[in-house]
Amino acid sequence: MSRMGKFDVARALREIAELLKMRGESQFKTRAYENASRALEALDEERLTLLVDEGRLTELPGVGDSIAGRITDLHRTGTTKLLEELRGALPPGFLELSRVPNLGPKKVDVLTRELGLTSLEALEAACRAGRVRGLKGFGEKTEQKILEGIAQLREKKTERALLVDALAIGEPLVAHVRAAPGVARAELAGSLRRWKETVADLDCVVGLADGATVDGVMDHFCAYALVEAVESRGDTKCTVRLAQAAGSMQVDLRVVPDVDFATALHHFTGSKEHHVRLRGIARGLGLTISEWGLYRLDEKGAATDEKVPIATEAALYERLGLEYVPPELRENVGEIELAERRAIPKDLVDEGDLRGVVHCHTVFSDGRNTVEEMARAADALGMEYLTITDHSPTAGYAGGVGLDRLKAQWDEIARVQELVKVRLLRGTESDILEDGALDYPDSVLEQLDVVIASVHNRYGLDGAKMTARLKRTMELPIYKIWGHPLGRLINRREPFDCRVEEILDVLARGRGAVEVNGDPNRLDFEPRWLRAAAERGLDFVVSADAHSVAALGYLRFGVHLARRAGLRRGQILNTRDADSFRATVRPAG
Ligand code: DGT
Ligand code: CA
Ligand code: CA
Ligand code: ZN
Repeated sequence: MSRMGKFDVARALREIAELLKMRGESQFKTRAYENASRALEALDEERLTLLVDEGRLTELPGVGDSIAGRITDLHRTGTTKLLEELRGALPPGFLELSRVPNLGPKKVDVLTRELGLTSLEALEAACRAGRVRGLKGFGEKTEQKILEGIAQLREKKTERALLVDALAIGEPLVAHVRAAPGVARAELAGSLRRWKETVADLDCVVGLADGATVDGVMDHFCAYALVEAVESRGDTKCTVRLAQAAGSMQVDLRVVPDVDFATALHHFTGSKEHHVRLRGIARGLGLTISEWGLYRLDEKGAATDEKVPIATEAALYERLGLEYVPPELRENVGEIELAERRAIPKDLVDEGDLRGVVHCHTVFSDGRNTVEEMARAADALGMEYLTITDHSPTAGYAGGVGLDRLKAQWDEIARVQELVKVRLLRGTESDILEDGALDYPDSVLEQLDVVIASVHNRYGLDGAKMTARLKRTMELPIYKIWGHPLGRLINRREPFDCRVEEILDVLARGRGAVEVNGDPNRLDFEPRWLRAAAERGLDFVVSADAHSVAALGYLRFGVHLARRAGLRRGQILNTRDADSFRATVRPAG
């Protein structure tokens, strides 16, 4: 009897979830199928067979009797009654067409029944041929909308992963690789090691111990539970695609003798642009640099097989007459010149440098945790201070805190302060109103320890109006931190339009600092604008923009974003102690 593999079972469970959703079943029920699907993908194949045969599937988290029954059917027979029923209740192609954004079930029903469309390709062709506009309830506009929806759907599939997701997938994967026989060292390289905000694929470099075999490492790698398909496998390189639970990410694995680890890790860390510069420098020194290592050139400039031993990345830079360049700076945006002058900052801000968490939301606005929970969590992280900065009244959608509740929050902060070591600073994330004003009267702002000023609405203002709006804010006499400056949401919303330098000029003449927002959906400003702010002598805070206890960990992303911009410890206000931080950022001055 042929058994259905775990990835196919998982796919079927996801389809059930989607079909149930369409039938209007509760989220509770559809989630259960989605969770079970993920649990299966992370399971060893043999374990699935074992659990099915011994009737022990309910040992899996989130799998109850009824889902266990479906999994058993699917695994043994390739289908299950529920799936057949759900599929049978809908015309063929219904599910696929429903995935098009803004195409509701009523329209999908007409498209499948009247035109017999069963795939995205067929729908696209029908729209292009103008066969859709004649249907009842459709028009030329709808046709256009559908085509746009199809394009969006395709774009979504090729979208780069957020760094935070790539890390969550990559870290356990590299831990698995390290446990393989014969692995001396293994590290993630590529854009992830450079802390880029998005990552197309993961790159993993392995140093092979003496006497070990590449095959042993690759077998172990390919046996990782979340590896759904091995795309290619050669003598030193292996590429796999991970399961949907791991974002369907692709992973490139490179295995090199451990003596070549440093040069291989360096090569696969990139960036390409940084490497182009290094290759030029190497050539001038009679050397050539590639993924295989550093080699001498002969008099005619041709590569020889005379390898220069390189034990560390620092040694590689040294051999090229350069100072070590940390991965975050390897983008060819001026770091080579600094390294030539030995002027790479020695005091780049680092994860251990932050003493306070800035920008936190609580249940007073749209946070998930209470003041006390946030405070205790910050305590546990060993932080010296925590700024409570909930939304201001105008942010109605986010439960902005009106004046009455602001007083209540101050009382609550005072109560919690008695219970924790971390110093609690009271603040606000004030909306920047359309005219550039802040959202509380000055008399209230002056009673706060810290004011973050952020745009949360009217993102679509034209550049001139947005510039004027923000210049008015930055001119205000109170000290303010410009929060998530350009309002971007990675993959979802572009930075808004304004003349950044002009606004920074105003802020630099006035009172305030710039936020380095560590929320992995934002990572705002981008490095080039952080550099522009630094050139103007502005100070920064690295913030978590935390809406939950777990999100306090976003500080880490903020730190590496700051490093990408070359910011030093002394430029980051929340590396200072609580008194000094507070004295600097106090709105009233
Ligand atoms: P990604 O994957 O688009 O987020 O960005 P990366 O930088 O991880 O790019 P990827 O995965 O194509 O390659 C990883 C590193 O390997 C890259 O940063 C530099 C090196 N590399 C790959 N292909 C080339 C190439 O054609 N020339 C050079 N010089 N280096 C390459
Ligand atoms: Ca990559
Ligand atoms: Ca790659
Ligand atoms: Zn905000």
